Amino acid sequence: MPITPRPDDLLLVVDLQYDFLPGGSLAVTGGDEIIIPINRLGRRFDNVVMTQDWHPPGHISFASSHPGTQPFDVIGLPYGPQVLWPDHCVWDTHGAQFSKDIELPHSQLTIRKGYHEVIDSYSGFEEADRKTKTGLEGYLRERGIRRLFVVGLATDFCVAWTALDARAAGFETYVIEDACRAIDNGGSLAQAWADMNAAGVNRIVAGDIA
Ligand code: VGL
Ligand code: ZN
Repeated sequence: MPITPRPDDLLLVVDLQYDFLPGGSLAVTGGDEIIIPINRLGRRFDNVVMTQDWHPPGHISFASSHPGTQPFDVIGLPYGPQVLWPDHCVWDTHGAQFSKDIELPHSQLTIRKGYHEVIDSYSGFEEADRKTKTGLEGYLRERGIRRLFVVGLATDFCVAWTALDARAAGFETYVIEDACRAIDNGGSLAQAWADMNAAGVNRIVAGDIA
């Protein structure tokens, strides 16, 4: 069913940063393929917000911070299980920068997340302790936004967690599947879609935006 963007819709662009693109330290396969489609989608939305994964050196989500572990191992932390990653998106490094091919000059806000050394944050709304807020929900409410369209990297981590929290906050939420790419480690992509379907997140493709 075609969806026509309205003034109270917002395109939320998740983590289009060099470390998640081919050549980056946590490269997502095909991540570069979604940049032009996202630029095109952006021209259809009055409102655009971006998230930026933004970690201090030695961040708790890095395998390098836990001797004897490897990237993609899972460890227990006070707030729950944590997948360990290669060092990525270290603040103020090239890998943390947005791709220069992004053309979203009307983007209104960048929400940085993951900047507390001992808490990860896949979601643009709430950190992994499920307590610490980023401020995004308050921003969207003050702006009168009602529907969120989520795109970017990675489908099964930051996109999914952001979409689930958007839904939990009461926004009508759409994930534009072909404007995302996944890490898909150990069944994480199928699990993410199961969770999003169960929560009432709408799964659409870019061609549905008419
Ligand atoms: C992400 C793993 C670690 C993401 C961020 O953007 O999906 N994944 N940090
Ligand atoms: Zn991260």
